Amino acid sequence: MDVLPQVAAALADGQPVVALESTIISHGMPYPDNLATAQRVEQTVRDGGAVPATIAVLNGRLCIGLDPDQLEILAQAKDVAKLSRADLAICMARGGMGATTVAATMIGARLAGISVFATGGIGGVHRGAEETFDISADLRELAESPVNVICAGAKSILDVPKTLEVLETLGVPVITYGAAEFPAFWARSAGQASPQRMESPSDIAQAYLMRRAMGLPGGQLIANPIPAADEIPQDVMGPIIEQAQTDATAAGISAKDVTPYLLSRIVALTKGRSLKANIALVLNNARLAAAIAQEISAAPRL
Ligand code: PSU
Ligand code: MN
Repeated sequence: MDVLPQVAAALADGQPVVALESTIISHGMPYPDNLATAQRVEQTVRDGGAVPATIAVLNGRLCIGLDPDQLEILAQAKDVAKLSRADLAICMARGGMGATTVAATMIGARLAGISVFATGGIGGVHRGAEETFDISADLRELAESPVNVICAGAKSILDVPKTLEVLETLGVPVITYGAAEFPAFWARSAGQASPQRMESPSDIAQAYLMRRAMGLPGGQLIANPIPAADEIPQDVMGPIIEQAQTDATAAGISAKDVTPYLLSRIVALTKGRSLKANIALVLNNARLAAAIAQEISAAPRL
């Protein structure tokens, strides 16, 4: 594991650090928007008073924090492996290059001692999972690794009610920030009640620290609704998602390729509108993550 010097210094000093994933860079957005967004997200974390640590595998090393050159290499590289819990160690053992999903980024964060992680959307239970059994390893990781994951809810490429049921089964706290409904990524709500609601970063930090003090494994999923000015209503996205889903089935896409395929198809079908919203919500999540990280590092240990 290679920890970037400024990340190592912050961790040694108990200063707030926010982990960031890299699958969103390699498989979630096209170049050069992916690089520009990754840089802006890092800057947003810094502006929020925390140190950013983008996590990825380069030359077989699990990098906790990337320098500007490494970020550029990752954003431009073709054929970057998508690493979830099942693939991470294999890629490292082979000396390969890979981008980490939410699950693999949580593993990296846990190993480095980082307790807050900002992303866009998490993986979950896919629509039709009763046939395909397609359930993201992100969900189980939330039950294992003690990391707060800040996202904008779940895209309706997923079956959101089933995703929430599985999280409940796994004992993962799902907390929506400042709203009663669990957000639908591009839209602030889709009529799905959130299991928990909290109004402040401090409450979220306290709940996390209590869980740690009790010795309960696992983290918390924090859902942060997209800013109203940036949202795309559910009735606009609904038919587009249906179309992307139909295209995926027709093209015979399965397993790890499903999520990246749907994401890029949706960008194409919305002529880039979904990408703009995606960038806005990631920045919004980086801000909240920095605030939660500050609260955790300032809190007295329970
Ligand atoms: N959902 C999004 N954007 C993303 C992803 C999911 O809205 O970029 C990425 C994340 O890295 C997530 C991964 O961890 O896809 C989930 O992939 P899978 O469903 O194959 O576990
Ligand atoms: Mn899957």
